[in-house]
Amino acid sequence: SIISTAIKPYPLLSRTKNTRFSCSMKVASSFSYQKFIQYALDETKLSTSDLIPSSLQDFSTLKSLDGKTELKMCSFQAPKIRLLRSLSIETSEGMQVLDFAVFPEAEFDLPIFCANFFTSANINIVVLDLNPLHDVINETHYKEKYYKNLIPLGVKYSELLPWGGKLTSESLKFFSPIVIWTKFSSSQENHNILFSAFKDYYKAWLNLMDHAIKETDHSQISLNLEAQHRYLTWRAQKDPGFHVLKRLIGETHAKDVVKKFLFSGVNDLGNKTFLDYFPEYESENGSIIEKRSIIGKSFEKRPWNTQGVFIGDTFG
Ligand code: BLA
Repeated sequence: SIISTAIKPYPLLSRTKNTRFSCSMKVASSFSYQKFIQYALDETKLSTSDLIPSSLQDFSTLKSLDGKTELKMCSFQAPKIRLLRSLSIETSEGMQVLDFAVFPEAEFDLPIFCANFFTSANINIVVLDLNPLHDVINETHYKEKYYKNLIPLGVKYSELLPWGGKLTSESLKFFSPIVIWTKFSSSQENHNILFSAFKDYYKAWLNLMDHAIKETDHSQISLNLEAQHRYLTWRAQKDPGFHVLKRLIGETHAKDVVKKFLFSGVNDLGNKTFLDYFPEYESENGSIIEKRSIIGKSFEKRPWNTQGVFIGDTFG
């Protein structure tokens, strides 16, 4: 459904009072990520009849400092879903961004659905994955549980959307054997492939969710919770999108969007700090080293083979 949202001036994070089930605001053009969001919401509703807006609905629309750009946000929850949220940005200069993620409740060790697409005039930077909650490089159990049947899907799309070259080595530990990490120039064909990859990966995630059984063992739930908190802590501190957000809405609002919306839970799902999880980022004076990577960029080629076996160098 087409909806309209009042765009309020600063201070923002305006409250909307309804229970809308869409955050798509205009008819999708071929280069818009709105249709991705709408697809995901429609499919989620088919899987779970009780998808409801989350309390983070306070975040709906933000306007950039220069008044030219809207940041659209929406968020939902469901019995197995702690948070499904989306941020999308379209600027008049042709920058388009989608950050769409789904975080399970701690009783489930489901992967985190992650679609991070950055499109500027020419280049597209894409991460699409079912980010593993637990180790998939050294431990086979979790990998087999969730990815064994998905390897052919990963192989299919890694051929269509080839490896994007070196990346921050630390990021790889958050990626699965089926991760799509790619860069490509904009074309209708490439965007069509990306849309079908998104649809197939999202359906795969929903299928995992449909079959997921609630964990009752408290120690296992704690492990899930800590793993999710660690993930949120990483992303809230080191997300490459932060600089774009800062430029658009200023540092204070960017931090709010990151900590209270995109990676909501970072302040309340656990007590550990970034440096507890990632001590290698501690500088001489005890602060967090700003750069994204300590190890440096690595993995020039896809470090997973077509059987889903990790073939990269050991690191970290
Ligand atoms: C670049 N985004 C990147 C890169 C990765 C990711 C791996 C390549 C640079 C690098 O290796 O760090 C994405 N990294 C991730 C993801 C995880 C991770 C998803 O660790 C999860 C664990 N990207 C966005 C959004 C914006 C964005 C919302 O998802 C903008 C608002 C921008 N990403 C963006 C830009 C670059 C980038 C501008 C290139 C510049 C750079 O590398 O810093």
